[in-house]
Amino acid sequence: MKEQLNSILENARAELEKSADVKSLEELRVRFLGKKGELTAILKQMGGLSAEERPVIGQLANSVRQQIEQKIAERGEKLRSEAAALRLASEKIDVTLPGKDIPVGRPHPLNAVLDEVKEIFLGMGFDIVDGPEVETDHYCFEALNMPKSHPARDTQDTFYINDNVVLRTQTSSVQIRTMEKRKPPIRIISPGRVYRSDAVDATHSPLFHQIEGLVVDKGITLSDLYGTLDLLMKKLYGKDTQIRLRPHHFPYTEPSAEVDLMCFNCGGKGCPMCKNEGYVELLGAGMVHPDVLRGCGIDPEVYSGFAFGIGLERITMGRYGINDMRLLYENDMRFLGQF
Ligand code: 2NL
Repeated sequence: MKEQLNSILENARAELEKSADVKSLEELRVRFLGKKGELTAILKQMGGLSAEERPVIGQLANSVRQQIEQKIAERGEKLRSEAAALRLASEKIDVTLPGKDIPVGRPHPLNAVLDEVKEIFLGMGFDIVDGPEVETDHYCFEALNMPKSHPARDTQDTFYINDNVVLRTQTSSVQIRTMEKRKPPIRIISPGRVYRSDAVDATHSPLFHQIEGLVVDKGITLSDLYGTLDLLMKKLYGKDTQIRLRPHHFPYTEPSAEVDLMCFNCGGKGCPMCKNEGYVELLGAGMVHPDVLRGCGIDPEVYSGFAFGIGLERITMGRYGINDMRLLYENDMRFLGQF
């Protein structure tokens, strides 16, 4: 029995040394030390031993069990630390490697300028009003004092859905709708898409964006118009910016003006950019025509108002020095990434 016990110990040592993982280690524990294990089988035969032999073999058996248990514990410890080291190695990351370049989105230049303009007008107490892009002849032309013969009604400029329905050519239609609904004082801007049947080139697109403004109250004068636009342009282009009003004609305003911006390239001296004018044309404006007010149910004897229409593309191009409008619509990341 002594030999049997010693051979179990040797056997166990060899097998345990070979075990490659925690699972096979457990299988070996059952095989050597379990209830149906090899050591238990030996102990069961101890009944047949003499009284002198029994304590000797008993002691040896205990020592064998302890040695196997210790070996299992050692081996288990080693396997677990090896597995942990392996996992750590496979999960290792080099925190000194350069990170991935995640492209950051930013507002489109048209939206960036629109947001600025909105912020400026909100600061002056204006509301921002929205309206339909598909309009009736009434809101787009009739209510704006545009006689049937007016060139703006020419099919060359306007997209007609049918005789009575068009794609709006300016957002004045929103202003008319507002004047019909609200009583003065009215202070609104209406930004949005407008449509004209133009061929695409560096300064034209069949779809572009307009910001129209309208103020109606008692005692509104041309000075209010001047002051409002002067502040807008100083905020957009810098405090040294100057504007000038030049007489013009629109059917819906009287008097009417074109508003020029002092050339930001030469400061008014004259250069190729402003064609030696010293100023560049920026927008149209004027005092709302009495007939337009009357048509919306506002008494022009009591109230007066000013209105203006700005092309968002034009002021964006001026702001960033963009020389071709098509760049604003092509969504070329090489272009957009510069803003
Ligand atoms: C332009 C500039 C303009 C207006 C738009 C307007 C709106 C109402 C009444 C009177 Cl409800 N006017 N808007 C005024 C002046 C100019 O647009 O260059 N248009 C061709």
